[in-house]
Amino acid sequence: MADYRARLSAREDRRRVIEALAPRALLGLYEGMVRFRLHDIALKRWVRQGIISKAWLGTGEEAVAIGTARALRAGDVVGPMIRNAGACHERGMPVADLLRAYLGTADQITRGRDLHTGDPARGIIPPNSMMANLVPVFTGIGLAIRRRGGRQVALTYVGDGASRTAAFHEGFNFAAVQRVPVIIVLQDNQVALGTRTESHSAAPMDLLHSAYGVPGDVCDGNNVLDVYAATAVLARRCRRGEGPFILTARTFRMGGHATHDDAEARRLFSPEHFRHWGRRDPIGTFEAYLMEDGPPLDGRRRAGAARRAVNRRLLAESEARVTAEVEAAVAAALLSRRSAMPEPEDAVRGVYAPAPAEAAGGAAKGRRPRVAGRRVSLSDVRG
Ligand SMILES: Cc1ncc(C[n+]2csc(CCOP(=O)(O)OP(=O)(O)O)c2C)c(N)n1
Ligand SMILES: [Mg+2]
Repeated sequence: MADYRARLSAREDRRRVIEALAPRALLGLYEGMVRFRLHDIALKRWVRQGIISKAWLGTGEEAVAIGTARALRAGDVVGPMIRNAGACHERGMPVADLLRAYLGTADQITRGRDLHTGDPARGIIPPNSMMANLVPVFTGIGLAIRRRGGRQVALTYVGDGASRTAAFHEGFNFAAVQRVPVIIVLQDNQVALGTRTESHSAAPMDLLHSAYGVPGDVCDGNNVLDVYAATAVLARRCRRGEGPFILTARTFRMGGHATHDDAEARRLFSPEHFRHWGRRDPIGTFEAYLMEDGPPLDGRRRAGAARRAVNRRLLAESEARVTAEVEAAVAAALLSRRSAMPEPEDAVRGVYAPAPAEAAGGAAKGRRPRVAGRRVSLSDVRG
């Protein structure tokens, strides 16, 4: 907690952002991280119950997705990695839709085709499984914003491993040359699949920006206030035309690459390493900070025991509210699994262009296009 507190006043520009946060915003950050953790627990439970085969979790890394997503404004664009589900719900996607993506139901935006999900209408660009492929996409989004004279910011994430790909290099190099309003959050969780960072990269993560001639910055990826403030400061600079930036957030993956290799991940790092990062749990530390040092969360003037009592009560109420919300989302998603699974023919519909039934308005009226009684042919795919 001493490290945590020291961070909050280490940088004057960030300190001002943090001090300006209203109680409602602080509770929002807390609820966002709890929502993300509970979303992941729901997925893990489904794996154990045999409902899904595996899940890619962000346990221990919640502060990165929540702090960054909440620092953006309406109209900004995010591009999460699969480990950043929290960025999706904090930018407006219902948790039930995130869960439906894993179940492959037809009443979700990917219509059961992919668990990588998002919602472009809400400014959430879905990832795909090729690491760092959103970097060139976001360079294009940034270029479009700049050419239209817009004031939005486009923010996407790469892992420490993904930051070493050709897609990252080509995409970000062009972003730097074009001076686009893009923030790349380098989520350094110290590992890529089963390879520790020191085995896949000789250069320090936080110096990557210098290879592209642009400014970079670092934040404590387990301290949601530091992540929030760092993002807010860079977003402001982006809106003034000073982007792009790389923001390195150091954190730690408290588990496997996905649920299937938890045991291997435990062998990859020492128990002491896990204990060290466990003590820095982003939710637990934020809760402790709010209890010990935070302002009265009801916005009234209170001190000492009265302040602690009200904060304890409001945090418990927040947790109960979000728990009920996620439980309802789990029930809604499981209901979709019983009632809204896609037809096999749907797999090839609208892949390249709207299929005839959709073009004729079928999809617009909410009807699922069908190719009844005959095999799907290439003409269905071409639309
Ligand atoms: C271009 C590409 N290469 C390899 C893979 C296989 N792969 C999937 S995730 C992963 C490691 C990702 O590590 P990192 O970027 O650090 O993200 P993290 O999973 O740690 O969040 C790899 C190698 C892939 N999906 N895409
Ligand atoms: Mg990684």
